[in-house]
Amino acid sequence: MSKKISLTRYLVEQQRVDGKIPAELRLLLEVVARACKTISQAVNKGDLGGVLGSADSENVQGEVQKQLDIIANEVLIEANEWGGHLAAMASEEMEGIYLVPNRYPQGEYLLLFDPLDGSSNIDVNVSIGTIFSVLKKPDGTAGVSEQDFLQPGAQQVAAGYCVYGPQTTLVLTVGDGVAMFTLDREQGSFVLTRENVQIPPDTKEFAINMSNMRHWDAPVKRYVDECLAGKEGPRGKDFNMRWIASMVADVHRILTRGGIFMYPWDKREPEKAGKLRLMYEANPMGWLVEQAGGAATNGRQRILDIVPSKLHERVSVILGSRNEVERVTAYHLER
Ligand code: P6P
Repeated sequence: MSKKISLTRYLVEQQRVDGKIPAELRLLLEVVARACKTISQAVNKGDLGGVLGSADSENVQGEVQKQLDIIANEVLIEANEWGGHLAAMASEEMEGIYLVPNRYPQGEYLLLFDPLDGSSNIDVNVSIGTIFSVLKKPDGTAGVSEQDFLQPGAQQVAAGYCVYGPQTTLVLTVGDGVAMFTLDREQGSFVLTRENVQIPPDTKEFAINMSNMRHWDAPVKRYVDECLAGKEGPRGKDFNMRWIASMVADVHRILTRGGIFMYPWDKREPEKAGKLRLMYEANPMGWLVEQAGGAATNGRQRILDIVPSKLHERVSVILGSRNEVERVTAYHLER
């Protein structure tokens, strides 16, 4: 039986042996992981927990909130607000930033999250997840404002997600590759199950919501048409398609076996850059994918280089196996 390395031990060693993460950041990541365990337990109860279905409210995105969206958001806020490692938080489920209450010590980190990504899948027992991103509060600014959050994804100091599927798996980077930790429910702890995750540079699997085809821009249509043409087409090989409609689950598949994920801009709401949110979906996922040797662009530029102008900014997302992402990006830049 190979030695089991817990998330706690992994993080202590990253801090002590490799000096990669300060104690405060290690603390923050352990607290987020514990919150994900609590969310996993609520999700796994399903109907037994009486928390499925709509909360009869909308979030700042104008999307109907599920009860579990609100529960997951509250779990993350309550777990993190008292620890002294954070200055503020931001969530898909909250319009403005959440300042750590004055009764608690303030820290130097900013935590952003989508507390439960893939809500449309909650009631039908399909994998969903929590996505998180950690930034440092800029030096020299008194107090905390939304402006402090508006940093490009390249400034992240940690990013990850927890996928609630057949297994509950936490996937994390602190800038030194990607590690995966599977929840051992008997021990109640996350155990290191993969590290130095690498995405194959090529793939035969693409992920996109095909029902939007008539709304796509030409470069995306060209790429997908070539995949659909298979062996007889310009790619000279057959492709497979997957679309789980939970970004966390689609990205987990890509980190595990390769692939390309696309949620591009389309003509349905031309004023919006895309559907997915930059700060707490595209940036953390983009960094994880890059840390695993993949690529992440908005079709024209590296996602992590985009300077945000607002907290809930949306973005077009093309990420996964490097050679495929570079091909789609090249098609955009040819125009
Ligand atoms: P559609 C979930 O709501 C989400 O934000 C992502 O997790 C997912 O990839 C996408 O939206 C699914 O969108 O339009 O296919 O339902």
